[in-house]
Amino acid sequence: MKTLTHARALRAALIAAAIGGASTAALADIKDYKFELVDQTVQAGPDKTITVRLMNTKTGKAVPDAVVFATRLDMAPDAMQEMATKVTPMPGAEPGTYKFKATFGMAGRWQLSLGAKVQGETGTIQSKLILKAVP
Ligand SMILES: [Cu+2]
Repeated sequence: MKTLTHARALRAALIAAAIGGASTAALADIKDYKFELVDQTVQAGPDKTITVRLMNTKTGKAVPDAVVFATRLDMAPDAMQEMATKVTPMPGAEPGTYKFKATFGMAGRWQLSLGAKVQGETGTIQSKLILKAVP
């Protein structure tokens, strides 16, 4: 197994725990993973929850125990790149899904930039998802 020397201690610990519990099933290429939104829309306002699912497109199954991090949430889809909001990871998601909390200060389209590491895979999954905040 690879060791992520640059990863923070917490992430490394999470990955180590995940590797310890993972099956030895054949692993996919990093390009075979994609994120999808569980809900395409969210209510505008403070402390809203975004739930994403990480899918292995080869197996069609959700991928649990990935280390997922949101890098940015902004209104780039509505030409407001500078309008960014903080994204905070939240616990308690179903296996294979990942939750974040954010404040949507304005109705319209928001772009969520995500990264993820999957145990046993080299590289980082990067993805941008567009969700709509409704008034
Ligand atoms: Cu805006």
